[in-house]
Amino acid sequence: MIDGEWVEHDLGPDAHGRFIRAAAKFRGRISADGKTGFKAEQGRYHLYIADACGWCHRTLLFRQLLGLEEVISVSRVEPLMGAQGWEFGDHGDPVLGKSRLSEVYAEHDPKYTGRVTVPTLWDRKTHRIVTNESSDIIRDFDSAFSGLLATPRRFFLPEIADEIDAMIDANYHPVNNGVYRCGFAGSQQAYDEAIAQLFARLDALESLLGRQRYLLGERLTAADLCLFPTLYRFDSVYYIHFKCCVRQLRDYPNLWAYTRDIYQTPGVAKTCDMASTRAHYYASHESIHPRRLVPSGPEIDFLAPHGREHVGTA
Ligand SMILES: N[C@@H](CCC(=O)N[C@@H](CS)C(=O)NCC(=O)O)C(=O)O
Repeated sequence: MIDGEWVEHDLGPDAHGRFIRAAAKFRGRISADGKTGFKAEQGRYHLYIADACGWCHRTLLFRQLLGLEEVISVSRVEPLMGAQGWEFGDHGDPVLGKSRLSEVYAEHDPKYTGRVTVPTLWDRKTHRIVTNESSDIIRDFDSAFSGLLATPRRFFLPEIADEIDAMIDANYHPVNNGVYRCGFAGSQQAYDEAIAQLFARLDALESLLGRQRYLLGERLTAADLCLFPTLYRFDSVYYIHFKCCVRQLRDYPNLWAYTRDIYQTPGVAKTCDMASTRAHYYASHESIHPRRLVPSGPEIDFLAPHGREHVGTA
């Protein structure tokens, strides 16, 4: 959007053909005591998501596994991101009654300039967008709302906070954002660089996960929840649509079993929607897939036994 008006603008690669993700414009933070301007309160915040989007998937995972379904409301956009950006379609907008996400941004700021992205967290009380940055949303869900829950849980475990941050950072550039860097590369050099980094990191993770059940040992942490959305989409979307095709996820015994292990963790499957994911990616990226055909496959059994219960235990 420019000055509150919708402008269709595909974010192209930079001068070297590299995909550059635009920084989020809203970076408000929620806190337990409200000192940040946004207090953690029951029913106050609404999360707009796309089921296809891996960044949204992170926020859904935290909401679900922390037990925040009754605390934070959620609604969806349609899978297709077309000429008008994200639209609510049949899902509707239960908070503001808008038709498109861009109208929510204009409600916050009639002169808004910037991209219109999911996830977006809306504050009913101040009638403003709090944030459109998933990495802040998951941290605030994890830390600010525990007082409202009968059985609070943490995935950003304070005692290993630095290790968790380091692992999330180490995976972000080559893997989570790396698949996009492959898919939207505008030069051979940019693609070659991105794909080499992606598979070098996957190879390293494969070997790590041969020694331990989760990325940081025996406990499921935020680092696993941040990696999972990319692995879940890997063979169905990124391998094909984004040309991440040196190896499939299913060629990595440990990574593939680890992905099934997380998928089978109570609550996780509810956050996964492969049909919407496939419908979105293959239909929405005209610059790399103009015919918008959705391939019919692969068939993947995320419920096959993973056998990882004892990995890493003596
Ligand atoms: N930094 C953001 C990135 C969000 C993002 O790029 N979302 C994509 C969907 S996967 C989007 O809405 N893109 C629309 C656009 O850029 O026009 C986050 O992690 O929350």
